Formats: sequence, C-alpha cells, structure tokens
Amino acid sequence: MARPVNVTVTGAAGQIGYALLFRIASGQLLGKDTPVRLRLLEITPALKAAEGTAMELADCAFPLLDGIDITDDAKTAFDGVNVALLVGARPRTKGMERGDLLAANGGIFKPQGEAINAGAAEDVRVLVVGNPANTNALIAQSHAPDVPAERFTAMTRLDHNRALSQLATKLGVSVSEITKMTIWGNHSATQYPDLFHAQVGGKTAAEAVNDQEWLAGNFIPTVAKRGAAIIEARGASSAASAANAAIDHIYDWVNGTPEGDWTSMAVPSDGSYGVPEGLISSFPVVCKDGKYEIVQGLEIDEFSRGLIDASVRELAEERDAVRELGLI
Ligand code: NAX
Repeated sequence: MARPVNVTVTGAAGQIGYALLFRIASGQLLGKDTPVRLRLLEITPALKAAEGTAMELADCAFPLLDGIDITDDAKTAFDGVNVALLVGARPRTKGMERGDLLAANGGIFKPQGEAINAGAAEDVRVLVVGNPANTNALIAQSHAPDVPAERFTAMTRLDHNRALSQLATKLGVSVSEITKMTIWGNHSATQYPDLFHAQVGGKTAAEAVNDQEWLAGNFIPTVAKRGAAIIEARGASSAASAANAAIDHIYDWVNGTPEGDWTSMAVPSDGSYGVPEGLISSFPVVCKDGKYEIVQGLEIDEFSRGLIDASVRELAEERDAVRELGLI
C-alpha cells in the first residue's frame, strides 16, 4: 500500500468539517488506493468537539485511515502536510464592517500561511474554503514565500456545481451532458457563471438556452445567491455540498480533469484574461499530471467582459484592503 498522505483540515469541528472528514477518510478525496492521515486543527474551545468527531471516524473502521491527530497549534497541524483544507474562518457577524472581517481572518490565515511555509511537504496543495476564500488564500500565500504560489487555491467549485445543476434543470438534461462550465472571479455575489463556453449537445449552453433574459435575470443571480437561499431554507449555511465541492476540487487537481472538459478553481492569476497578476481569481482550468493550467484563448464577449471585470474589481479592492491592514 502507498505511503499515507497527510491531510490537514482546519475548522474540523464545524459543519463543513463534519461533512468532509468521513469522505476523506473513506478514500473519496485521493482515491481508493491512497491511505490518509488526518490532522484536525481547531481553536482550543472546539478541541473537545473535534475529539468527538475523531471518535466517530475511528468507529467507521475506514481501512484507508492511517491515523488522526487533533491540535490547536497550526505548526503541529501543518507539519509534513500534503493537502491542506483551510475551512475554519471567522464569519461575518452583525454590525461587522468589511475591514473588521478581513482583519479577523488575517489573524487566522497569516499564522496558518507561516506554518505551511515552515513545515509543509514539498508537494503541498492548499485549498481555502473559509470566507472570504479568495482573499484568505492570498493572505496565507503571502506568508508562505517558500511554497510555490500556485499551490494556494480557493474554492469556487461549489458555485461551479450549482451552475451545472441549474443549467441541467433548465434544459432538462443530466449534469453529465454538460461540459466546460466556468465560474470567473470572486467566490461572492459578484462571481460570473459563464454559459457562453459551456457545452451541451454540441452547442454552447447559451445557444441551447436561447434566452438571454433567463441567463442574465435568473441563472446568474440564482447561482450567485444560492448560498443565501440555502441559509434561508435550511437555517444554516451549505455544508454537505461545500464539503463535496472541496473533495471535487482536490480530487481533480490530483487526478486530472476528464478529457475534453475543464473545471473552475480560484488560482493566482498569471495575467490571463486581463485579471491582474497575483489576484486569486476563479478561472477555467484543466488539471493534468497533478498540476492545473488556466485554459487559454477563450473569446470573451462584451457581456462577459463587464461581469468578469466587476468581480475582479472586487477582488482588487479586497487585496488593497488587506494590504492597507498590513496583512499581505
Ligand atoms: P462553522 O462555523 O460550522 O465551522 C467553522 C469552524 O472553524 C468552527 O468549528 C471554528 O471553531 C473553527 N475555527 C475558527 N477559527 C479557527 C482557527 N483559527 N483554526 C482552526 N479552526 C478554526 O462553519 P462552516 O459552515 O463549517 O463553514 C466554514 C467556512 O466555509 C466559513 O467561512 C464559510 O463562510 C465558508 N464557506 C465557503 C464556501 C465556498 O464555496 N468557498 C461555501 C460554504 C461556506 O459558506
């Protein structure tokens, strides 16, 4: 059997953590031949709850689960880490200004970036789920100068999957018939789910839908505001679907995207599509041989350009705000 892969999950006692850990331990993150060693990072008051989850993980007797460590120390949690899932973050509470939110998250993602820099394995891959995910990833990345910048990514796969599902329902097709969906920009309400490059039945999804009013007035806002709709319906934010998306993101990064298809990941921009270099923005990416590449050469029409630019502008504002706070 292969050597165990060290997978660190922060916010392990939270609701996404609970939905995520069992799937990782069962082999769904890295495949059925790869044993995993879990590291759970939590804040001190939540350690006991994390221990409870670890007891349940033990009770599943997963053949691929090589061990579980629980800690409130980032250095310990990221020592030797191969896959880091940064889920724990400070949520926005009532009356909190954006600056306060960014500062509170800086207090989490700066030390975690430093700990990754200090102890991570050569092949470390980082996925930030905790919001504001793109900018939290930027903060962590800027404190890990020895780790290749492209290893820091943020999650827009849930948005991608939501877009697939909405489109499949509209067209009365299976999600498996849709390829080349793209989320551009920030994981926020400004994100742009793009139907002009998605393919279904030999056409672009925009052609298949043939209803610009639905596309602009229904599809885009439904995907972008789906998180709020889930909170409204469930009384709690997306958890199982977020965990599922995190699994999809890492699985594809490690194992590759299917031939002829791509996925959406928020990755450091290399300047592609006019997105300023260094911003962690969502792009269409192809994964192969354990690496991802931004899909090149797509034509961007005026409608898409405006929406991509608006989301990227928001990312630049967030970057400027954390820079002003001295967090990057
Ligand atoms: P919960 O509040 O249930 O859990 C968060 C956990 O993080 C808590 O157990 C808390 O103790 C822990 N935590 C806080 N600070 C920590 C630190 N410094 N180190 C380690 N652990 C720490 O939130 P949950 O519903 O699990 O959501 C987690 C994050 O995911 C939130 O920021 C949420 O906004 C974000 N989401 C991101 C999504 C995405 O698509 N990128 C979608 C789902 C979700 O909204």
